[in-house]
Amino acid sequence: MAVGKLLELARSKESRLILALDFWEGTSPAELLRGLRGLACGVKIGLLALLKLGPREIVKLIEEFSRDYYFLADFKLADIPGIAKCALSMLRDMGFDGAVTHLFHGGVEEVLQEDVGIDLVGVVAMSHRGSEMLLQNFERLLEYSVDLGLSAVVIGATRPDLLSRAARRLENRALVLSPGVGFQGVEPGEALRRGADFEIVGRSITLSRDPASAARSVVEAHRRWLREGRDSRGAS
Ligand code: BMP
Repeated sequence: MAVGKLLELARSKESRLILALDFWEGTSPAELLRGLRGLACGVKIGLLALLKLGPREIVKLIEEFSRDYYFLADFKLADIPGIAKCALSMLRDMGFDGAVTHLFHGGVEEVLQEDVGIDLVGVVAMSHRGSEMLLQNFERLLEYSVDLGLSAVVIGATRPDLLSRAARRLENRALVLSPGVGFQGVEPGEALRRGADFEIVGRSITLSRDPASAARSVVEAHRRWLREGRDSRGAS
């Protein structure tokens, strides 16, 4: 499983930060990634970055930084298996280590029948208000991710109770990646405390005047949790 790469980077950097590269200002993505080398373990690239940069620039970025970061393609796939498989193999060929898929549309077992050569990360609960239809099916989606044997799942940091429930159910079988920290209001380290393994952070770092220092303060919260708070995970 390529998530081994993510865990190795997390161990060596003593960080649980995945950068969401959607926006940037006054700096190029390459400069941004150069400045965050010692801080972030992963980079999540979605539709906005693809539309702004195009696939070639993204491949260049992945080539330059593939040793420094776990690259996660976040296109939240939700298509029929034949199309999803093809998309995953193209993303793998671009150099991505993992890719995000929705689960609600089903058929993901068919996608996984052959080794797609890329980690599949399933969306179980989203962070935004208005995602009730997913929330109503939280248990089902979580169980589906377990049955599929996914490497990782996404659960919004704005859902602390669900993070704790998922951490108890998954028991380290899959990593929990949690967006919603910073710009969406959750304090750095809070999702880890509730059971996440990684925090996905975008705008509060990428749009900051000093991205490295914004990332450092997130990672400092992670280091405090890694050193002191880990035993109390999911307790509250
Ligand atoms: P920001 O820290 O700027 O709010 O970015 C969060 C990132 O996580 C965005 O890329 C968004 O697409 C993603 N995300 C999210 O915010 N909530 C979810 O439930 C799932 C996501 O992928």
